[in-house]
Amino acid sequence: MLSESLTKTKLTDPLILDLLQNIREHRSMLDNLQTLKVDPNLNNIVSNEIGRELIIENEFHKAKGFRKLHIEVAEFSKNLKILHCVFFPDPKFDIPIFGMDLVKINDVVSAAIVDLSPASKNQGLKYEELLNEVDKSSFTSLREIPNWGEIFSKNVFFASLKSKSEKNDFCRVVDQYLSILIKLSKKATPEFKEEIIKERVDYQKNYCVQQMKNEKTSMVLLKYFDEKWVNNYIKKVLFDF
Ligand code: BLA
Repeated sequence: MLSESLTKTKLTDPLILDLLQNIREHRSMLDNLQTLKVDPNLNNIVSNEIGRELIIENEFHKAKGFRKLHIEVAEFSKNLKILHCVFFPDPKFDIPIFGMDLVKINDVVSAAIVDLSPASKNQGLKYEELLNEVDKSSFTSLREIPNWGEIFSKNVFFASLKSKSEKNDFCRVVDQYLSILIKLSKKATPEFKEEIIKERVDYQKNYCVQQMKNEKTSMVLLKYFDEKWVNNYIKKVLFDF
């Protein structure tokens, strides 16, 4: 296994590249965008072992209002492709958590999920109505959120994508959710009351704890890495708090 810190994206799936480009465009609108310094071994993780080929590419940034902007693209054994993205707000700001996951097995998008998840009990900036207005009427295969997904908002979108037009529509939904996020983040001002900040910290912790209950994430990683590596990756890279 070798890691390369300066590799450009090797991944070529058109749907993932479209989404990636769109997410990066929205990210570039944020104020004071900076690269986060992380262990360079984590930026690009590559293995060429036959049958167990693996490419994981990570981008870590922060910006005004966000403690961590994480995008991961990955390809496992040339057939399982993943785009994972979580934008964790800075708990001083009243901004929801943007999360998305796309899981593509060969040419089938089995899971496409996007949400702006609540980051406190009394989110001051109301955004549910805005998410509700995003047109999601064209999808034919909506999926049920698993039990651990109580962290998501009422307007979490979760489906399998069956056609080119559903794939395009999912890109539009992600674009609209991100536009709402960026607008909210421009309005947000920092909070100084410790108890409010603490409550937001607890919400992010809970978000991470619940995400860690998704065994599908660890199941994939355990096929390629040992348990210690996987635990560290899930706790420190994907869902740290
Ligand atoms: C499901 N996630 C999955 C699945 C796999 C992964 C293989 C099963 C696909 C399916 O049910 O059709 C794997 N996802 C990964 C891996 C990574 C990843 C290996 O991100 C990263 C290395 N998951 C998230 C985030 C969300 C999320 C941020 O990481 C949502 C914001 C959701 N993934 C999510 C959900 C499911 C899923 C809800 C379906 C779980 C289920 O139905 O049981």
